[in-house]
Amino acid sequence: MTNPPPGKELPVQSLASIGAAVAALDEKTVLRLVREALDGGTPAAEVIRAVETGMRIVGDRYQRQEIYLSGLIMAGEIFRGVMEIAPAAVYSMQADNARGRVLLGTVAGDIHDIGKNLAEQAFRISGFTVDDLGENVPPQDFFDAAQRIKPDVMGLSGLLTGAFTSMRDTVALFRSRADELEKMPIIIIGGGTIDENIAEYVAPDLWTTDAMEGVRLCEQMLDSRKEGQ
Ligand code: B12
Repeated sequence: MTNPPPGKELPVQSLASIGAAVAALDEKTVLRLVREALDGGTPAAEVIRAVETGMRIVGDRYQRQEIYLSGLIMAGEIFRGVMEIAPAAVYSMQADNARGRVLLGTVAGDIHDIGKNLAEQAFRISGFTVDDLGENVPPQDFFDAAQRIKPDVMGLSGLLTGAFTSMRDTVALFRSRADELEKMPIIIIGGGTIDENIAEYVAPDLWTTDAMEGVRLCEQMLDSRKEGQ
């Protein structure tokens, strides 16, 4: 096997290096590698996935107390920097036909919005129209917006253990007052710290730890609802 020319790493290597540079909180290197990968034709989605892998490592390091809160803040800043470079590439894939309407927000008690913003992009590039309520959104605000907007899908984002109660309250509110809604949306919850146990506790229709997978799951459910009509 021949070595790649200097400065032009193989895609898999450069994706791994992106993850490693995020994990090391080395912003300058991350941004350089991301630019190189995008310029070299690596799909934006793959680049973002590599950054996410690095973010998970940062979280683990924080948990092991190897880094402090400032490290988490730094990781957030790095992600923002990446999104400033990557969205043009992501949005260029955007479809014209609205496949449906999505209401999105990070639940009350939680301000993590990076994953939510990525989910928004994933829905948009798949042809959905998205209304984003922002962060720290109380259950009643989701409900009021759903009455107004009549979404096909409602996406709740959250990473904090403490926020899973507000996720559950939001789902419960929708179920208990379904008769006040013109249309009951498919409810999907997303966040890297969600697992089967949390999904069982919150009881949404769908759950995911990956934005694109979440979109696919919603599409499948919307399609089977249409077929059932
Ligand atoms: C960056 C970060 C921060 C930043 C957030 C910046 C921002 N604007 O979002 C800052 C520094 C502000 C922060 C603060 C805190 N954080 Co923090 N943070 C992180 C970190 C390192 C990365 C999170 C992230 O952005 N990941 C990248 C994104 C892309 O991944 P994601 O959110 O999972 O999203 C993906 C999918 O899950 C999915 N998705 C997400 N939402 C949705 C929604 C839908 C509808 C769909 C379909 C898909 C979907 O799509 C995304 C792309 O695939 C994590 C570590 C980790 N393991 O996650 C800790 C982490 C989440 N934080 C943690 C903690 C404890 C805190 C603080 C309480 C710290 C403190 N002592 O103050 C505060 C909380 C403040 C609050 N009230 O919310 C803990 C949570 C532990 C827990 N289970 O409760 C973690 C896990 C770190 C750890 N291991 O201890 N944090």
